[in-house]
This record gives sequence, structure tokens and C-alpha cells, in this order.
Amino acid sequence: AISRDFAYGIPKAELHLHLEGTLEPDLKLKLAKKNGIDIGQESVEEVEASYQFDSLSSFLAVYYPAMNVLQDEDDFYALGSAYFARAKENGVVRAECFFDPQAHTSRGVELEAVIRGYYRAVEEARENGLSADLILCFLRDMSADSALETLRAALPYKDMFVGVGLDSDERDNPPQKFAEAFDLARENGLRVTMHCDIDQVGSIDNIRTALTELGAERLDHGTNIIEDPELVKLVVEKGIGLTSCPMSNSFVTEEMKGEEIVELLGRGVKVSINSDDPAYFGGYIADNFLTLAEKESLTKEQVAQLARNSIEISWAEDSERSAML
Ligand code: ES4
Ligand code: ZN
Repeated sequence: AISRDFAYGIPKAELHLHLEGTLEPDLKLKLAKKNGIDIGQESVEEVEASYQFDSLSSFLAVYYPAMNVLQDEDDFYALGSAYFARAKENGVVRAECFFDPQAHTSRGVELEAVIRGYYRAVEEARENGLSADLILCFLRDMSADSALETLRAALPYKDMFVGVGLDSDERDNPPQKFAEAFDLARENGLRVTMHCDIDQVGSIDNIRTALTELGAERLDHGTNIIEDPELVKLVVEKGIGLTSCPMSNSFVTEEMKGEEIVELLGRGVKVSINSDDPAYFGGYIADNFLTLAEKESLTKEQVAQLARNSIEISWAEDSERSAML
């Protein structure tokens, strides 16, 4: 296996990270107090005790209501700023962070407050030597019209995010539902990725559609391509990156999917390791590397390959990316 210092120190990109999933219990309590919101818990211990989930839907049922503590631009800045500080400690040199505007606009928060707050944190991270960008995610359990409307409203700020993604519950919400929004994103020079989740019904078909019809350049999760040799071949040929999240997988599927990650790595798929929602799943990115390395007895070379993959499949500018490798 590898040492803790190696896992933390190796330069890496984090490409699958939900900023709302970095809301730690102490900040949650602080913002609840500041904004006069009763979240039903009064201490870090009580908040942690409320984190009981063993599936995607039971997780999302805790996750979305908690966001109510985020109310103004400064709150989003505080959340982003805290994450980037943690990322630096974890050896992250490049961070591409998802955020869910609809989770906030749907409860009356202005889109501008969300984007400007997070973007202030991005600028601060850059000043501190961490290359960072935002990825706007559509909530797939909301309507296609809502996604389109959200993107249109965000386009005036398009210099503040690098691409679009798709998250939340995949069941009955295949990616082609959002074809129009993805088209509009690409027309505006935005990059495209999407969650194709593990163990979700129809996910294999969704992956094929994402790659062949919707212009997905990466797959978030997506390790279930292993079920289909043709898909593995397509992903290798196109150089499509996968963003895996071992500790998240343990919660959502009761399995880390380590064997699949190792197998795909061996077959030349550009798999990367990420933390997804670290405040909820028990560890930031270096802990995800450590946990996976321990479980699968990874060599230093395998860990280095996973870290290198993350930089190669990142959306940093070419010159910046070369300098990180
Ligand atoms: C998520 Cl674990 C997971 N799955 C789907 N969407 C998400 N958004 C945040 N975490
Ligand atoms: Zn995710």
C-alpha cells in the first residue's frame, strides 16, 4: 500500500466534487445561526447523528434540505473558500467543482448570489496557487425546461464557469431529457460532463447516449461500463475520463467498486479518484486515495497513474495542464 504522506502529497486534480457536499457540520450550524434557520440540530454531534443513509435517495433526502442554511452571496463564498483550503491540504492542484443552482433558486435565492459567491472563492483559490473552475449542474429530477431556463439565466455569467453537468437522481431521468440544454451549453463553448451513476437502472444505455448523442467529454462515476466491452473500447478510443468516488460508492452502493476501478485502469481507461460529497461520505480526496489503495493493495505506480489521469482529463488550459504533469 501507500503512505499517508504519499496520498496527500501527490499532485492531483479533483473533478467530481459537489460544493454543496462540502458543507461541514460546524459551518452548517454557523450559517443556520447567522440566518436564523432551525435545522433541528444544535451541535456537531447531533448533525452527524442525522447522517443516516445507505442509498442515493436516502442521502439526497438529507442533502438537499440542509442547503437551506445557504442564503446570501457571502454564505456561498464561505463554503467555497473552506473547500479550497481543504483541497490544498489534500495535494489538489486543480479543482473543477460542481454546484447546483436549482437547489438554491428553487427556494428563492438569486442565481447571481450563488455564482458570484462561489466565483469569489475560485478567484481566492487561484491567488493561492490552486487552479480552479466551476461546473454548473442541472438537477435531473427537475424538468428539462427548468434546466434550460437555469442555463439561459446563467449565460450572462458564462465566464465564471467552465462547463455543465447533470446530477441528482438518475432513475427515470435519462440524460437525453436534457439534450436541448446540453446543445445550448456546447453552442456557448461550455464543456459537458454528466453523472451516469452506479447501480441505477438503465445507466449503461444512458452512458452510450451520453457519449454518442449528447457530447459528454467525461463520465461522472460510470464504472459500470465494465459490463459492456464495446463501451470500454469506445471510452478508451475517445479518451473519455471517468470520475470515480470510492467512499461515496461505499455509501450509495455498499461497495467501493475498487475492483472495477483497478480493472478499468489496467485496460487503459482514464479513471480518476474523487470525493463527491466529502462532508457526508467521511473523507476528502486524499482519504479516498488512501482508502482505495488499502482495500485494493494498490502499488505506488497505480496511485500515481490515477493522479496523473485526473490531471490529463481535467479541463485546465493546455499550457497549465502540461505544467501540472
Ligand atoms: C450526488 Cl452521490 C450523488 N449522486 C447524484 N447526485 C448528487 N449530487 C450530490 N451528490
Ligand atoms: Zn456526484
